[in-house]
Amino acid sequence: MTPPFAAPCRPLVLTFAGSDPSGGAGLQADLMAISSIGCHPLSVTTALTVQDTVGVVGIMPVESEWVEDQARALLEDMPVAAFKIGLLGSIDNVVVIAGILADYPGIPLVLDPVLASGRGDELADKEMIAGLRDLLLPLTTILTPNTFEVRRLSAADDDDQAGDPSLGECAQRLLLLGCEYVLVTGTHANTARVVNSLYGQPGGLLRSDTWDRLPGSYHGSGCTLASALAAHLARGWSVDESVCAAQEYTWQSLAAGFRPGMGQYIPDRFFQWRHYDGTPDG
Ligand code: PXL
Repeated sequence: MTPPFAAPCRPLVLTFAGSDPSGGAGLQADLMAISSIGCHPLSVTTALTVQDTVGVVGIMPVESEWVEDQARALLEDMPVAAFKIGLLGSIDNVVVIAGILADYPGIPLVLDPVLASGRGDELADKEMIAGLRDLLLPLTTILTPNTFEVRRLSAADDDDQAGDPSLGECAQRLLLLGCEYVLVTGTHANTARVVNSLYGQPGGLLRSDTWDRLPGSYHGSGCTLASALAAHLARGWSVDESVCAAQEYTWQSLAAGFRPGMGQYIPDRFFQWRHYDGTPDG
C-alpha cells in the first residue's frame, strides 16, 4: 500500500567501516548510533572481521574496486550530509576513499583513526597510517584519535620528532597536516577522570570536557563517538555543539552498556528507548 504522505527525508550519513559481527564496534556500531540520533545510515563495507567481545582474530579487506563501486552508487543516488570513516582495511581502500571524498568537498568528514582493537590487535599497517596522514587528513573536518593514536599518527615522520611531545603538540602537528579539528579522547589515558580535548586553528586548545570514568572496559566507544559527531554535523549542528552532544550521547551509551559475552562491555546506542517494552503504551 502506498503511504498517504511521504515522511520527510532524514539527514544521510555515509560510513566507511569494517564489519564487527559482535555488534560492538565498526559498521554495526555506526548503524546503530547514526540511526539513534535521527539520521539514516548509508554504509560502505571496507573489510570483514572475525571477532568476538574479547578480540579480533581475522580481517579480510574488501577489494578497493568494490569499495569504490559501493560508494559511487550511493553518492550518485542520494545527497549525503556527512561522512564517517572507521576501519580502512587496506592501503588501496585509503586511496580510493580519498579519491571519492575529494569529489565531494564541503561535506563534513569525521575520521576515526582505527589503528588497533581494544585488546591491541593491529588493524592498520605503516603504509595505511602514511596514507591516512597524507591523503585523508587534508579532507578531514574532525579527527578523533585517543591518546595512543594521536601520538602514533603525529610521530609517523619520526626523524625530526625527538623527545616526548605533549598531546597538544601532537594535535598541532596533525592540524598542520590539514584536518580542521582534532578531538583527542582520554578514555585510554591513565587519569582518574576522562578528559576529551578539542584542538583547532588558530588557537590550539578550543575546549576540554571532563567525564566520570566508567568502571567497565568497552568495545566500540570510539566508533560511537565518531558516528555521533557525524550524525550531529549532518543535522546541521555546529562543530562545538556536535562535540558536546556526541560526548554526552557516548557517555550515556557507555553508562547503559551491557556485557553479552566473556569480553568487553558493549555500549547501548539506544539507551533513550530502554523503557520501550513493545506494548501500545510502552
Ligand atoms: O573500535 C575500533 C574498531 C572499528 N572497526 C572494527 C573493529 C574495531 C575494533 O575492534 O573491529 C571493524
